[in-house]
Amino acid sequence: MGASPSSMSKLPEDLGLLGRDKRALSKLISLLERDPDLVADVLSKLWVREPRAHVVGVTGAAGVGKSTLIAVLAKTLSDRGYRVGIIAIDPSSPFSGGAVLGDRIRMKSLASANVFLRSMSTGAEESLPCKALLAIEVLEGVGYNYIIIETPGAGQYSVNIMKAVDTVMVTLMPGAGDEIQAIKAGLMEIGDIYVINKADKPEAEMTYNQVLFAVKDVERSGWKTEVVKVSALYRKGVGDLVNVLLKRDEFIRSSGLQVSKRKERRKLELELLLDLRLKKLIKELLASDSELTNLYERVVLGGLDTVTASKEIISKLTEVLKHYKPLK
Ligand SMILES: Nc1nc2c(ncn2[C@@H]2O[C@H](COP(=O)(O)OP(=O)(O)OP(=O)(O)O)[C@@H](O)[C@H]2O)c(=O)[nH]1
Ligand SMILES: [Mg+2]
Repeated sequence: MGASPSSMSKLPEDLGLLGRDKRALSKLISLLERDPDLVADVLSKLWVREPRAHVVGVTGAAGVGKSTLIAVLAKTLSDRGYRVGIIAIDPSSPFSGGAVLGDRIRMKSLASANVFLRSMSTGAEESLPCKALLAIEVLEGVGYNYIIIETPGAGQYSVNIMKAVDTVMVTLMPGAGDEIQAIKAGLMEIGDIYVINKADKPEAEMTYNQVLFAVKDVERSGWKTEVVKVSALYRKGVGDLVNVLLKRDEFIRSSGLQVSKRKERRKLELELLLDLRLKKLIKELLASDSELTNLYERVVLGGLDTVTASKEIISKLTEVLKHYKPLK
């Protein structure tokens, strides 16, 4: 059931209400995913100046337990009165497949809590990071305190999103030389908090010690890297993790890191939006101007080299742009 622009009128006018109504929020994000222009009005209303939410990126290899961990973390934070928004970015498998966020019971307990859950499974779509960042804006704007983004460890967009969050939580699991894998995947440089999940397994102690040793004395922007052992499945050590997160919360506020991260995030968001718009615009212009189509054809037919053609296209585009009226 796709949301249509007309359903926009059914979104609550009152932003406080929108924040409490998960279905309306979901609809808003669907529209945003389809085309941010459809919700430009609402976005401008809920735009916040000073950062309010703590944006946490959870990354790590497939199957380490990110979703399970996020579910228990969100539940615990919500029990303590915080509102938690989750965006699970999982381009390879659909959210409803059951693998993500585990069993139904867990999902149910989240549904009744102050937790909003959203997946973005739009394949390797180029606009995904941009839409994820805009969804963060929405969740922050309607009053969510924590916004947790799950991304698979690999992929450039995953790396980009992790650069833009306030806190990077790298999830690892014991055994199979995971620490070595993490080093290879570049995960040992990016974490503010390392979570050794599946601590119910005996090998966890060794992995914990290895990671502790690897990040000993590591500081990022004045924050000393923390390592926490948990078992998300058996809900052990989650309290410790929450305490570290609250400590981090205090740190990003008092150090000004939250403000600078927010700047980075909005800069990236704007760049991504411009990128997408420009590409769309260029396509439209190419299709609408016969001279440009001609240049294109000459390259395709082999007569004109791509470097000269791209230069000519850009200079022609600047001319066309002066008289251009965007399509609605
Ligand atoms: N023993 C044990 N198993 C766990 C723990 N946490 C998660 N698992 C299991 O690990 C498997 C993967 O968990 P997920 O939460 O889906 O892992 P993920 O990192 O989100 O996986 P992807 O999203 O596919 O990358 C599931 O079978 C979980 O039940 C834990 O603390 N201990
Ligand atoms: Mg997952």
